[in-house]
Amino acid sequence: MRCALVIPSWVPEDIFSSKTASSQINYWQPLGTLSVAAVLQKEGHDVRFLNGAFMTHADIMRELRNFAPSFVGLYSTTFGWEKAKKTAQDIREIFKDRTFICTGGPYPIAAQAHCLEDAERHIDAVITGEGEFSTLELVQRLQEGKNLDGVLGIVYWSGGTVVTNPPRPLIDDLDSLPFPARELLGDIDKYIPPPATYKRKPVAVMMTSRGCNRRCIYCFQIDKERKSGIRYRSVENVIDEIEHCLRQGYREIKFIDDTLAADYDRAMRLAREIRARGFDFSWFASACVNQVDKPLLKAFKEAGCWAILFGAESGVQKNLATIRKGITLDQTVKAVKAAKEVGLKVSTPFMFGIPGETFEEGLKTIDFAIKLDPDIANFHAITPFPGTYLYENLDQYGTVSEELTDFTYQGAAFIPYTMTKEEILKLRQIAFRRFYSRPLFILRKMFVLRSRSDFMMALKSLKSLFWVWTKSDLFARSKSSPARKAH
Ligand code: B12
Repeated sequence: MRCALVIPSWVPEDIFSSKTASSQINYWQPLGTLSVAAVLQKEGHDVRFLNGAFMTHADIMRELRNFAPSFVGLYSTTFGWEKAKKTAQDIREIFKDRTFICTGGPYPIAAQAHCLEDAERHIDAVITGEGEFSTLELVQRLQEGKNLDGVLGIVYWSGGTVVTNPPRPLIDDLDSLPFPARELLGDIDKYIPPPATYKRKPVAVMMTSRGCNRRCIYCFQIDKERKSGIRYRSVENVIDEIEHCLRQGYREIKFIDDTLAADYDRAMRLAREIRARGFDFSWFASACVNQVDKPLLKAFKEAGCWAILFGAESGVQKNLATIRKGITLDQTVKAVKAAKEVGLKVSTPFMFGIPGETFEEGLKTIDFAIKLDPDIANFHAITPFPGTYLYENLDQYGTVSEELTDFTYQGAAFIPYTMTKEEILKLRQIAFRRFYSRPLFILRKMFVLRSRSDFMMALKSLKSLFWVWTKSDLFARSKSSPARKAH
């Protein structure tokens, strides 16, 4: 069957201030959607992937008209839902009921049946969990002209009724999955992470496990109750995928596991195996500060890892407890110190607007970030995505925006009872200003500039730094999205 998997059209300015978008925009590969594509391809379906990160709405519609798919799957985050709905409406207009339209991704997984009602019959079904086998079985039923009774992991319209089928169990044997269909990406050089967060190009994104056994209140996980903890791929299977990516020309890999070190011995084995194979690529990973030590970080470094991301989140222990991060400030200090000592670059995201946090505590977090002195620091606003503990217990903590497009870590979505939105946005601006304007920090960055792209990245960061100093409400959302008026 002809299947089109679509990420609706969006532009960086939909999320970031146009002043700083170029130094914040991230184009990691959409691994989840590519995994669904790979499973459909493996069963012989003719799959097209249309990524609205690089296409206008009109481009997507034109491609769909030419391809005339019998099945369209629309990916959606909370931020992207309005665009997904509009895309479905326009597809329905063109193809009427000749094309079956379904949606999947973080928002549909959380909202489920609500997506069908909200989309006014423009969407026929929702994939309510991991999409590989639910989408495959749904497509096969359509191909055989059969109904969708008993297809696990979907919610769908049956006549005038919304039918919710039981959830599909999470995929246990991840090694059984085909590698994500990165071949469908076209020009892979477009998929670049934010400036200064990659060393070589092209960059592939890879996941060596799924799930997390931590219970941070703001984090969206398909396995909401974390019942399955972490499901690991075998080191051999991961090595095979790395080889596969290197053959495709990739020179850097971003491991997007929530933490690559949850199983210490496995992480050590993976690093040692990568080193033993003498692969020519650099990599970047994330880990939790209380799961690493110097020998492991040294093994990462010796295996080609150049940077590690530690979710530091806050410089106030009370606030770390509120978000149930399960770490201490001391553990963060130790992990960052160890990583630096073995020669890894360190990236630490922080967040403001934590329930119970005060403006003064936000300033303490900035002091902590400066004391920690990582190579990269990001300052987000906590965002309670649907399906997270924070979202489902909002009354305890604060208020949330009605606008789904506000769900972008930029600070418009959530206000705790202890702070104002203006204070959150102000803290973000003060944080970027104080952290990135330190003369020694700037000198250190200038000394490592080597290539033309290094200078281009530095210029983008300097431009953002200029706006961080000169534009008072830099992170306040501008209502209208500029430029590519896709819809
Ligand atoms: C890679 C990534 C990106 C990439 C690519 C996203 C894309 N698809 O276009 C980039 C960098 C562009 C990106 C951007 C953003 N992202 Co992002 N991103 C991720 C990340 C790190 C990995 C996604 C992934 O591959 N996961 C692994 C696979 C296995 O899981 P999965 O993607 O959920 O896929 C499964 C199912 O969802 C389903 N499925 C997936 N795609 C499809 C498609 C169809 C048709 C179907 C039927 C099913 C289906 O099947 C998949 C396999 O089982 C996740 C965090 C995470 N760990 O998942 C955040 C995440 C998805 N991003 C998030 C956010 C908020 C954003 C931004 C708004 C961030 C921002 N900058 O402010 C933008 C919005 C972009 C948009 N168009 O909506 C949130 C979404 C939360 C929510 N409920 O909305 C997440 C969950 C992070 C988090 N925990 O908070 N992101």
